[in-house]
Amino acid sequence: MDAKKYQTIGQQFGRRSWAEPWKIKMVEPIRLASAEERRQAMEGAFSNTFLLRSEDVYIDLLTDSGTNAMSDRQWAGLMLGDEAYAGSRNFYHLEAAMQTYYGYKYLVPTHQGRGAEHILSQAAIKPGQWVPGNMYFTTTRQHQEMAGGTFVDVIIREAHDAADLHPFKGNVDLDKLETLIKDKGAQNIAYVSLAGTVNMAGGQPVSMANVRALRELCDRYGVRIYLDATRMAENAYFIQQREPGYADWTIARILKEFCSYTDGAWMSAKKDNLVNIGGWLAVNDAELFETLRNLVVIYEGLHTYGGLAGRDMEAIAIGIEECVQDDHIRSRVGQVLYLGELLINWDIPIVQPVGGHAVFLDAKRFYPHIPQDELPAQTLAAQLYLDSGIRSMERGIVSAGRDPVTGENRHPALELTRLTIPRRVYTQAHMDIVAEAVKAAYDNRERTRGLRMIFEPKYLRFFQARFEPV
Ligand code: PM9
Repeated sequence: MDAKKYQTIGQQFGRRSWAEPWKIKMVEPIRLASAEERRQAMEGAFSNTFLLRSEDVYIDLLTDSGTNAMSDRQWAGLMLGDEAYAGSRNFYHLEAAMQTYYGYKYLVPTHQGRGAEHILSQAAIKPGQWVPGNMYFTTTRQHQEMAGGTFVDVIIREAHDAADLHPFKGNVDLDKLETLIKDKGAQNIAYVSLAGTVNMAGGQPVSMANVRALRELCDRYGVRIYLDATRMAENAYFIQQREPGYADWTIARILKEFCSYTDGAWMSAKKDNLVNIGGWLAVNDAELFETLRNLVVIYEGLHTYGGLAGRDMEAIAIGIEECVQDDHIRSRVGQVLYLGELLINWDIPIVQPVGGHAVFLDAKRFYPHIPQDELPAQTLAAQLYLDSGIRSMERGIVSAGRDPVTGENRHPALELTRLTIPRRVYTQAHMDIVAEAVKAAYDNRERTRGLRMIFEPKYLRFFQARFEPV
């Protein structure tokens, strides 16, 4: 497969480039701390980029979660917040936007994605059940395990190979899934946990053909499919660009068609939906909906606000409509590809094809002399900050955590450092600076040594763990 085929966003316009479909109205100054300040900040953060203060960061590529720039329409929407405890008009706007663009019947708002994961896991998993999915995500699997489920990875083999150029590396391996269903019995499968643009695989999409076939398989066994829709608009873009038959479809149409093959979805609105806080759950089953909206009042808030202010729900409703616009999504993914291409041209090892929300550096190939137990991806995140004040995130052995049964460290095939691009925040010039910083760390790779963990929290350790040089 031709690598370049999936890198060049402008090819549909011949030699013409894309540009962002907006102009900048307000700016927030950023500052590059001195090398000595960065050294002290990293020491104080114990080499964990989550423990840095934001004011010490120059270009913040920790995450695309809640770090988006809202539009003038969204900011105006905040002023229309109806802060009634019950029945806020913003809830009904959000419900209508979800129904229009995602197509599910019932909506439960939550404070963010993991609030939705918690409630769905409690409602839909019985202790001892299995939860197959297209690669784990940290918070998702944590909630599934805490509800008594066991996650089983059924993503295609290619997803675990950073260099494989399969255009839909997020696809479910249907044979693997069917074998699991037959082996465990359909009644012991809680549901299929399907994610769009699979985060831990490098932001890799699922094809329409795959979700359609998945629906057929699950119908044969009476198994439900719940979708992590967090970055589904980006997934829709890859379908439009890569899957035969969809080039003339809008992102909105592809998104709705994709969702129609699933029974419900959970959402971190902090990503695709272009807000700074928020989430939601949506399902088609009336009985499950009653359970979910009963549980939400215990953990989040009343079923018409779910932990959100009315104004937050208004901003999400407007963000849903904005995030499915073709010109928005083309420039959003285009910026990620721009950064990816710069690195590919310098032969710096990254996950390919380039994903939708981030460029993932392949730390195993970046630092071949650092064994996985000495945390190459964490090391690279620390080095990037030290070199240039750029904040990234480890997505390797630290994020993977320990097996709950054996207590042993999991050793994922992918050991990645994620440069995550917030939506509508940075310019192409920032991307140039980032690429040059990665190049500097790459040129210095042979002198770099690994890390060891000196403090390990019990849950989701990557957020708060502390490290020191080996
Ligand atoms: N993702 C991310 O940076 C934020 C925190 S975890 C490091 O990638 C998916 C696919 C996500 C996700 C969060 C959540 C949870 C669910 N699914 O952060 O609770 O990428 O809104 O969403 C993060 P919340």
